[in-house]
Amino acid sequence: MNQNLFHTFAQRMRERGDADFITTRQGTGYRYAEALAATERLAGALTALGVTPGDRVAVQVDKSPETILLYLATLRIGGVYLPLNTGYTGDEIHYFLADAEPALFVCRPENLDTARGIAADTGCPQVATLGIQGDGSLMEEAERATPRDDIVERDANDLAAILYTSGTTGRSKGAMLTHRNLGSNAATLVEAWHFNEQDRLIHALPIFHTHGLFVACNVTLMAGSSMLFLAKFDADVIFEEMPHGTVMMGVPTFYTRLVQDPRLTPEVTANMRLFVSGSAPLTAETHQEFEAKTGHAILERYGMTETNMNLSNPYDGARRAGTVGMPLSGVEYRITDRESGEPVPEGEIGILQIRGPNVFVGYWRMPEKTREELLEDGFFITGDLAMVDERGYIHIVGRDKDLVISGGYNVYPKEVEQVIDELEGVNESAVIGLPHPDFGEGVTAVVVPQPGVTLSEQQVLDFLQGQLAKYKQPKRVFFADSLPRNTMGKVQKNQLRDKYRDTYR
Ligand code: MLC
Ligand code: AMP
Repeated sequence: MNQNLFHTFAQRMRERGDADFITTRQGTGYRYAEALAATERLAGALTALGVTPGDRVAVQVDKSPETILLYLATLRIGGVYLPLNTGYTGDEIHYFLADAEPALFVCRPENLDTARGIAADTGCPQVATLGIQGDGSLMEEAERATPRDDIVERDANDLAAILYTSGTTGRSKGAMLTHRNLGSNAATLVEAWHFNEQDRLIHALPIFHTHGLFVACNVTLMAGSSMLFLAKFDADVIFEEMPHGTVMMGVPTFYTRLVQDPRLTPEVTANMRLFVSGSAPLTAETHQEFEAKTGHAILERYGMTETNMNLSNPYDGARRAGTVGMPLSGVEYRITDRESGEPVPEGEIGILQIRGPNVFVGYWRMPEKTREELLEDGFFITGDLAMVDERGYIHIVGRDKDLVISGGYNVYPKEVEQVIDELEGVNESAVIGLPHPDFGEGVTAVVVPQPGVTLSEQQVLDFLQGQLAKYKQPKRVFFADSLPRNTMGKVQKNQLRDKYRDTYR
């Protein structure tokens, strides 16, 4: 049997026919049958543009229903979908195209010239555009090309997508996800969270990450429910739409913003059946405040780009604030000692490892990195510190990896430090995450200038502008004569975090 994930989606899309798939506030969108037909035309366009099975299709475009159709058409023809954060700068995109060697790069119409330059530099043979209104050369090609109603045969272990995640060394790694990885996780989540055809998901997340793309869209497709596509999170719009929605998925920043708003009431959320939070820790206070104001206990779950979703609070049963619940069906976990790698006793803190059909197959062209993090017995070392309580609920208590999560986006300090260190007059720098009321953690830099050099905060920020995506840029820059180090010479970031901890409070 064809194990292409799109085969499962197509079946659902045919069954759901005239039912809404994606709608927008502007009244545009697609019913399921229309979306299915559009994937045939886009599959024709991708083929005409030279994409063949196994080829990567890199995509950096604004959120629109057509972007999801492009994702589906890529799966349909056996391609590998490679979404890129819309905030990435030209330098960042250059790295991804050089590393992934896509057959096609789809960009925003206004970025065409730059995209062509990067494509030429990196050997990417084709560039097409897709605009926010479904405009651009890709959809024009779809109108011209011969539609394809076949679904390319794929094995469950074939790649469906590559998602880049930053690395501790400063070099981003492409997580290779298979049809099995995505399909098994979507099916598990539909069941775990009781998704059904009547559901209407309020979709305010970006669609270039696991959360907004796979969790939200794959689950919707598998359940045959519908989604309201919003360009971004905007509390005014969320309050207008909640009476017409049933589910919302968000990062903790969504919820911290909502609980501060007097419009959050039991009445406005009366039609909603589920609020999901993930991608970063939701504080127990936000969880409790949200429940007190609405009667809804937010369902917190835990996932990663490399693994999709692993742990979830129960749909039926207590959703415990400050915990990420239990393993999802088919997922195994163990909490291990940092040094020995052996499981620690219950209640003790260790490194969380995950195994299951959801776990990726490795990092694109990085066999050594893959071996370091994906063990021979199939367990993946998440780098998160966890402990399980006596009721079996797992708590994520910290990170063993040097990572900042700002508003649900991962920022690896090393990557930012490397750029800061290139600024003339900088001796060295350390980038840390500090408690931030809106973003959970605020990216912060501590810079040591060379002797006799005076630098200003603005100089450092101006230098980073255009080199790093906005969300990676520090919210504040401090200066110091030296960085605290231990006897091994390692920078003691804990000391820096202590020193500057009240910066955003
Ligand atoms: C925007 N800015 C951010 C930022 N988002 N800075 C730091 N961190 C962020 N996350 C910048 C803007 O460019 C702007 O800069 C300033 O901060 C204020 O912007 P804003 O208007 O307040 O931000 P907004 O557009 O409302 O965006 C905030 C947000 C958004 C939280 C809604 O970042 C978001 O949607 N995050 C979701 C990320 C996500 O989907 N993560 C899932 C990863 S998957 P200036 O200077 O121009 O004013 C994953 C696996 C899993 O982790 O488990 O799910
Ligand atoms: P990403 O690489 O963008 O997929 O981010 C994955 C990381 O997000 C995990 O390794 C965790 O550190 C973090 N994360 C995701 N969900 C949660 C959660 N519910 N609580 C705490 N951290 C989370």
